[in-house]
Amino acid sequence: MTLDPKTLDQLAEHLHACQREARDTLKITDQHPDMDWDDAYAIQDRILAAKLKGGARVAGYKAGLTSHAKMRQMGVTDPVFGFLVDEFTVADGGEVRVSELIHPKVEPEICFVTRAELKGPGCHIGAVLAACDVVLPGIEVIDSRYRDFKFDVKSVIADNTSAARFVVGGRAVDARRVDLTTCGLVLEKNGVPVALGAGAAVLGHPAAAVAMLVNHLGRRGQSLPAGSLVLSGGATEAVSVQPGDHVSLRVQGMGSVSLRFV
Ligand code: 0L1
Ligand code: MG
Repeated sequence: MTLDPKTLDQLAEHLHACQREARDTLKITDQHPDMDWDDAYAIQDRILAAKLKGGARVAGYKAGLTSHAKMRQMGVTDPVFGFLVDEFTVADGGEVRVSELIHPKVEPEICFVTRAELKGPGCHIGAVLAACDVVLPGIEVIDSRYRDFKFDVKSVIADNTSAARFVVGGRAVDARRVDLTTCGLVLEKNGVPVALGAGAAVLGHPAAAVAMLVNHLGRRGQSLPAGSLVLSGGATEAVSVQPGDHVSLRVQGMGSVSLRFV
């Protein structure tokens, strides 16, 4: 850690306020170029603590930057991880008010629900599949609090990896009865396909993203509780949305899920 507790508190309060008030900011490493990965996650932890203090409940976890293309673009070899709380949830077919966000984008994701606790280090795809109850389609709405989505990875981690809203739905299937590498994903905006992918775009196998989350939690003395929802990361580039847009995601063998921006 390079930042003192007071600075960590101030940065967390600032980013949390930007999220709640839908206003953007410059990336925090501009003012704190020496901040390290532990500082970044400590700021994210403080945002979560503030939300829990305000009555929020944890709704799940997310992995981000999980496609090799996006990792190369950002110059990282590991994904980033964030939390989901109840205020981020959207019902399948439900509405997202763009006025509550800064510059939302959508990502097509395969989501996991666990039925047993997972602990790292040493977690791997096999352990994830053994502990997984179902997988289902989900759309993540990301909304970086940084102006024009201009950031570096430490700033993004502090900003809870741009988490803003998410919807899961479609058909929940047994994770061991579907080939999560070859299953196709079609993201449509207003009835037009705008991004196509397959599960393998996420770290070769989307369960690898869950294993890396579990190992990340393990390094921090935490585990992934049974019954957790995990968004494994966008299988394609994120797509910008505007008020009036209807977005749906179809995942092979898992049906579809949608939301509308108003
Ligand atoms: O969920 C994601 O992959 C987003 C990670 C943060 C980077 C971004 O906002 O694009
Ligand atoms: Mg995502």
